[in-house]
Amino acid sequence: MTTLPDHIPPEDILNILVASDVHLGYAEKDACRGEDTYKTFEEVLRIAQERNVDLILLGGDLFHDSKPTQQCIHRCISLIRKYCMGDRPVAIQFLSDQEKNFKHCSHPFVNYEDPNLNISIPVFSIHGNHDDPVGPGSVSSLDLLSASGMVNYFGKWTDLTRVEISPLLMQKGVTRLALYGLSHLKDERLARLFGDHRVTVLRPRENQEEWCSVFVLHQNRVDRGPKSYIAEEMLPAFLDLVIWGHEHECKITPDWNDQYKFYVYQPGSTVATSLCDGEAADKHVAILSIYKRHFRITPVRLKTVRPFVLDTIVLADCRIDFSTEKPSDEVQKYVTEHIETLIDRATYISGTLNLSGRFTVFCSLFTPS
Ligand SMILES: [Mn+2]
Repeated sequence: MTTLPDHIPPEDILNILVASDVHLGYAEKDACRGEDTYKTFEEVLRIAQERNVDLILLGGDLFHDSKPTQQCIHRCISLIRKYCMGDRPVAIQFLSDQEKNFKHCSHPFVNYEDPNLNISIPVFSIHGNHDDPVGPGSVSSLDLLSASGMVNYFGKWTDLTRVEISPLLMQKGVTRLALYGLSHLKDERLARLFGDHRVTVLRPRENQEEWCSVFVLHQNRVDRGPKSYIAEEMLPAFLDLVIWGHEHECKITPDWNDQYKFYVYQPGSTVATSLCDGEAADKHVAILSIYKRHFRITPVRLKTVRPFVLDTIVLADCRIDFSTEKPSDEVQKYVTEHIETLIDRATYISGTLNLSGRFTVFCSLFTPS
């Protein structure tokens, strides 16, 4: 696990709240779950405020749909405005060419330097596959957030024959951060571009070794078929940390890539959008604290997320007496009792989080053929 040296003055530590795959608007029409994504996004922003972070970094899929409802955009803007605007000064200096970093934006400047805006916590985001702009020249939800000054939208790339990523350069005290972002591209296409050496990752011209290099992307990390994922080894070896969006399973400990000598951190989503094992793990955001090229990742468990208990019953492995006159009754009884146990467990977890009985239980059943 990574650490920071002792006794560092706080003015030299750059603190970032890292979250990904917030999926605002997911199931928003559902009578039970409709509020879930908004509640949790508010929790994320509150944590950022309470922990006094310098910025918020989102790894894509802030929205669940590429065309979110008006209500969804409205609620998103209201929440960011509530938590990220105000008189608290921003302590990071922005050093790179903003017109280059944000060249796809109508106002290609970092929001907290805009004299017309009063930003207390700048939000930086790439887009994911869900909030991807649809078609060339179209306006995405992140473009709306960028034009309204709510989000610094970076890492958008539209040339599909080559990719060139230049970092956002920031400094706080003696700590210098080179933040690389690449918004979602089709995995096959991006893997091919890496394979053909058509991806260039630029480095600061001077004192390259002094910069902490963090790369955020939104791609398959898990092998989901030939060439439809990005291997860690495709990324440049000079990186210190990779933040991997898109994978919804939250892994609170970063993985060390021994070949490339960098860490990979997978924040996971803040809401379960599918009924699978990876989504049943507890959801977290992280506070990434950087000092020079040292960093520490502190996971913060999210308390508003509906507990999700998932299990599988394999009837062949259960001690059910199939020789009785009506074996289906035995099965019915077994399954009912099992599911009641799962519901009890979910109710208990929900109670410990004060979620008054909000939870999801999903159980799949395998029957002998
Ligand atoms: Mn996602």
